[in-house]
Amino acid sequence: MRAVLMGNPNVGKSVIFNRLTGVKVVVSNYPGTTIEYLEGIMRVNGVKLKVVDAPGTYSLIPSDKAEEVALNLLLRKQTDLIINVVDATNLERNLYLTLQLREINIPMILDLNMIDAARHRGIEIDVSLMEKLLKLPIVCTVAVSGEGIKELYQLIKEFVVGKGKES
Ligand SMILES: Nc1nc2c(ncn2[C@@H]2O[C@H](COP(=O)(O)OP(=O)(O)O)[C@@H](O)[C@H]2O)c(=O)[nH]1
Ligand SMILES: [Mg+2]
Repeated sequence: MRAVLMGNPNVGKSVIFNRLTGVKVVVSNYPGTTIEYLEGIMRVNGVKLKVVDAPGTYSLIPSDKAEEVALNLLLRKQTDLIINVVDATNLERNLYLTLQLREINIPMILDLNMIDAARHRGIEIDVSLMEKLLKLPIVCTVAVSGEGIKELYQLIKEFVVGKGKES
């Protein structure tokens, strides 16, 4: 199984990636480009889940090479799960990509990261309303402190277990 971390630049994808994966991380250049991406392995319920840290992107209609690589990492291989990391202090801009990702019908978890900064600025997010409107499982995280990572892991586990029952 393969999961891809998608999100705008600077939302905390790489910190999340590091928290989810082990020490064996492979850095690769996307073929034919100088754009780097990371791959690591996560073990969930005895299942090996490959996790890809894609370059930051604002849209699925690429406007530069990095965005093109992110799109290719998502669509050129089988992607079983998207982990869409967003900056909770900037939902309006970040959800633009979320809505596009939702359209491609790959199972997705929405990670509202930087929830510490959002709290600090007095931004209140009605997570259960968002879950209903977007029809996505949502988790709030502070990647740098580890807050919410257990809950994110739990959502990934629920996906993996559900997927196992399918086949
Ligand atoms: N306050 C706060 N800072 C964060 C959080 N997650 C990541 N950061 C910081 O945001 C910056 C971008 O993180 P990074 O993982 O490189 O983002 P990426 O570009 O999406 O991979 C770094 O300086 C991180 O330390 C968070 O939850 N809260
Ligand atoms: Mg990064």
